[in-house]
Amino acid sequence: MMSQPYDPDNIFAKILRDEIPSVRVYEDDHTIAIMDIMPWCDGHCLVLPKAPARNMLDVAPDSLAAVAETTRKLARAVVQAFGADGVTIQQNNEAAGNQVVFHLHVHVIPRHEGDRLNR
Ligand code: DGP
Repeated sequence: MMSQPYDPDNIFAKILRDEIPSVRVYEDDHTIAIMDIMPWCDGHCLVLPKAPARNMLDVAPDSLAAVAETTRKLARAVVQAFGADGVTIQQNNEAAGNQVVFHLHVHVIPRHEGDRLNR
């Protein structure tokens, strides 16, 4: 499958342009992290590149590297802040891969022993 075109009016593009509100918990030159509006659990956040990318199928290598580094930082932060035993990192691509918002994002989900969030 060829990657689909980027839609500049997707929800996360609007969040990046501050056209709709979000709870930003991290920002640097290339990425932001926001709280997920439909969290699996307390502390569930999302890492987004500032540069347009639909998903992993079209992201530029530099942008992906920045997302990976921010994901590393957020994973450590949520584990510490929520006293988690672990962290699930999830990233969905295209509707068939459970992607709903078509701007690349990585889910960072703190996990606790026996929490049964088996999604
Ligand atoms: P995915 O299936 O990987 O595309 O997950 C999209 C996630 O985005 C889902 O967990 C809910 C979250 N989400 C959807 N709309 C909004 C929004 O307007 N604001 C925030 N903060 N999160 C959103």
